[in-house]
Amino acid sequence: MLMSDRPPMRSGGIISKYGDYLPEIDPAAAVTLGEGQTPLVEARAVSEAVAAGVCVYLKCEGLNPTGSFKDRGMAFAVSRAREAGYRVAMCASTGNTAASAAAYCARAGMRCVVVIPEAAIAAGKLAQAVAHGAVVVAVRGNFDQALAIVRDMVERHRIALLNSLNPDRIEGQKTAAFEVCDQLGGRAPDHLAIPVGNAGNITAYWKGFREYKEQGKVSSMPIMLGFQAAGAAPIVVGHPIERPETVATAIRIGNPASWAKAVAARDESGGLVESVTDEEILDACRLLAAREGVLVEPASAASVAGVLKLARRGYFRERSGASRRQDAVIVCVLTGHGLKDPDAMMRLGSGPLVAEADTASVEATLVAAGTPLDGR
Ligand code: AN7
Repeated sequence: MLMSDRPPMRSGGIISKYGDYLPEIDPAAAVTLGEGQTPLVEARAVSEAVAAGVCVYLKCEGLNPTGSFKDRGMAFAVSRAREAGYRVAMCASTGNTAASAAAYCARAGMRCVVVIPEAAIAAGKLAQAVAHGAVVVAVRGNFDQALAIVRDMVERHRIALLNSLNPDRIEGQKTAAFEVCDQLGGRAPDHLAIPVGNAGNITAYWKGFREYKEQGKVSSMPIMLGFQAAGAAPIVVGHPIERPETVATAIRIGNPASWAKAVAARDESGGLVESVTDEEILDACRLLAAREGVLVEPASAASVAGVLKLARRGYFRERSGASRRQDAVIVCVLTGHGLKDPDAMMRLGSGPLVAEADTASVEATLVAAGTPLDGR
């Protein structure tokens, strides 16, 4: 088939949609997997649990091509690296950056090297990096050590850095803030709740909201609510954590690279950065899975866990008082898909019941487990 016989199509993605707001790039170098345009879904059960007069939305970034929010920034960073003639790219990762970098580099025809903390990343993420053909180095240390090594390596060799210290990552990622405003019909949310690990995402959202306001696309900006896991909460406690620990391995980070920018987003927006325990994270994960039908990895649920925690101390009741004409809009960013971390997902419910392969046996097993079979 001749090229001209192909039906006209735009392959989509953040560069084609929001290119006017990004640094210029040669369209021929652009790499996309159709990232962005993720659903913003209303969360009835979470809203009810928060407060009357509050409407909670979930920004489902796990529906990006590789299953996490990283694809937005990766699309732009890999495109720019390819444009600049890099042939090798590298990142340190708790998993999702590695998966995304591996996929976009594969598509761009670039070699990808990822450095991960040994035995500390979710199975799905490692599988992605391996399948996409990245060279995976597991170091006997944590993410912060892996990142220090990668920063060293890109100084010594002509290798593109794909961590969010690369400003192109932030540029691509800020499109998520634009999209939230567009999906809300041309307004910013009142609050934006977001998990914080290396702090690139909160930095990017805040940049996006600021730019949309400057461009006159929205008339206000949200209060930024960042949440770290209690065992990995350097910004909350005010000093680096040498041995961060949490079930939410994606945000098991003790010394965030964009620490100062996260603090700026917090302070300029009148927001906060607080911590949530692993138990609160898993409870929020279960609520999302069992009541909203939305499966997310533990790190993602930190945003919802944080909002629920603030709600318990009346934070939103005070702010969404009866004098408001409209419900307060809270957007929780859900950064990664639950399928990334099957082991954590299995712990949210109870494992399979086992029965013989006949109807009577299945029926008896269900009755024994107390399953209602009469439709009520
Ligand atoms: C699901 O992949 O840092 O605060 O190396 O995978 O921008 O770091 C992942 C981070 C939240 C935190 N949710 O975002 C990595 C990595 C999920 C994540 C975060 C990550 P940042």
